[in-house]
Amino acid sequence: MRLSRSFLPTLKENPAEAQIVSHRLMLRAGLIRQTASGIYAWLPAGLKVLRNISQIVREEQDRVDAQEVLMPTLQSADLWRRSGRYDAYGPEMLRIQDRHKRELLYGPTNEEMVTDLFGQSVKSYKDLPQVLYHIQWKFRDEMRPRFGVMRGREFLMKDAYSFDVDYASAVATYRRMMLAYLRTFQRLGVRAVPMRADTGPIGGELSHEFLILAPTGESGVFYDAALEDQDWLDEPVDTSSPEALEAFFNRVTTPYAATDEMHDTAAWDAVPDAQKREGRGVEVGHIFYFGTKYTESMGVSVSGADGAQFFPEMGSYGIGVSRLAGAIIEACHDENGIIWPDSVAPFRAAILNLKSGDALCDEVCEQIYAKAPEAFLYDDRSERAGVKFADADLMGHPWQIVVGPRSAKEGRVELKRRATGERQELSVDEALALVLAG
Ligand code: 5CA
Repeated sequence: MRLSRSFLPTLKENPAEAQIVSHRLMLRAGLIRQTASGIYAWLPAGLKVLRNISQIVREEQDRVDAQEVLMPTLQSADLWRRSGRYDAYGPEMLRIQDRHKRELLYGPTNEEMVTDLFGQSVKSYKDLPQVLYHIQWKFRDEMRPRFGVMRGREFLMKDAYSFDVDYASAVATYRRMMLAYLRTFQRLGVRAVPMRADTGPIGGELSHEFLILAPTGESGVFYDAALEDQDWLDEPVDTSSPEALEAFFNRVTTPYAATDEMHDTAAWDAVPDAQKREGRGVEVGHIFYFGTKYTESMGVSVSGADGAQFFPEMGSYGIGVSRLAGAIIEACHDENGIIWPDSVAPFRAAILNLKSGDALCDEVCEQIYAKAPEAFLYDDRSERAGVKFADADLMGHPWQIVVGPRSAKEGRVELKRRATGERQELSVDEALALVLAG
C-alpha cells in the first residue's frame, strides 16, 4: 500500500479518551475509530491485523478437527427461552423487536443456536464427536465499556462448541482444545497462561481462562515460572490418544496458576520463591466443559449404541479475537509505538523513502515495492525523514527499509528491525530476502 494514497489516519497527540496504552496506540496508529460507545470501526491496517489473528485462530482450530461455520448475529428469543437463559442473562443482552413484534436478540454467545443446529441434523452416536466453530461479532451491553477494543460492546469472538458421547470423550476434546489454544497464542507472538476459572453465566464444572501478562490487565495473576518457557508448536502430542492428552493436560495444569478470584494462598506458599510470578493479566480465551446443561434443557438427544436416547456432553471455547489486537499491543510496545509480532503485523515492512522526488530513491523504492505490494507500506509522502521514522515506529512494522540518496547510489538500503532497533546496511536483494522470509 502507498501511504500517500491510503486511509491510515495517524494522530500525533494522545487522544484524551484513551486510558491505556493499547487504546492510545490503536487510535494513534490509525487502526480503529470509535463509532458509538464500545463500538469500533476497523480501518484498513486494523482490519489486516484482525484478519491475521483470525487466520491463525482458524488454522489451529482446523488442526484439531473443528469445523468452521458461520452463524448469524441475530437470534430468536424463543431459542433462549428453551434453555431458560433468556430472562437469566439480564441487561447485558441487547433485545430487539422486528416489525412483526417478534423478539430477537444480538447474540452475546451461541450455545443455544449451535445446540439447536446440531439437534436438527445429528440423530445418532455414530456421528459424534462434532466440533463446530465460527468467528463472528458478538454484542454484550457492558456496564462500563472501556479500554477500546479490550472491553467493547460489539466484539469479534471465535467460539467453538463440542458434542461428545460421554464424559471421557468430552474431556479429551477439552484437552485437545487447550493444546490448540496454547499453539494459537504462541503463533500470535504472546504467552498466554491457562488458569482454573469460574464458569460464570456459561455454566459448567471445568473451565480455564487464558491470560496474557500486561500491567493494565483486569485480573491479578499468580503462576509458577515453569509455565513460561514451553514450546507447544512442535510438541508431538498424539491428539487421538486420551492418555497422551491426559499427560499433556497434567503438565500444563500441575504447576500453580490462578487469577485473584481463584487464588489459593496455601498452594501458592508451596511454590519456591524463585519460581513465583505475580502480576496482572488480560483474559484472551476461556474454555468450558458443561456436560449436558444445554442438550438437556433444550431437549436435544441422540440414539446410543444400545438404541436408547441420551444427551450429548458439550463444551464451549472462546477466543477474544478483537480483544487480542489490543492485548498483543499491551504486551508488545515501547515508548515510540507498537512492536507487532511478525505473524500479526499489517505489513511486513515500511519502505521509507528519505527523498521522495529524487529519481534514484524513487526508483529503488518502486523496485522494492513491486516485489510484494501487499507486504509493504511504502511511505512515498513528501514528509521529513523524522516524520517518516516516527510514523513507522508508531505503526510498529517488524522491519523498516530505509532508502536514502547516498546508499541508493551503491544499490544499498538500511534495514531496521523494530523489535531490537538493530540496523544493518544491505543490498536490496539481501534486505528483501530477510524481510520476506517465513
Ligand atoms: N460461550 C463462551 C465460550 S465460546 C463465552 O462466551 N466465553 S466468554 O464469555 O469467556 O468470552 C470469550 C472471550 O471473549 C473472552 O475470553 C474474551 O477474550 C472475549 N470477550 C468477552 N467479553 C468481551 C468484551 N466485552 N470485549 C472484548 N472481548 C470480550
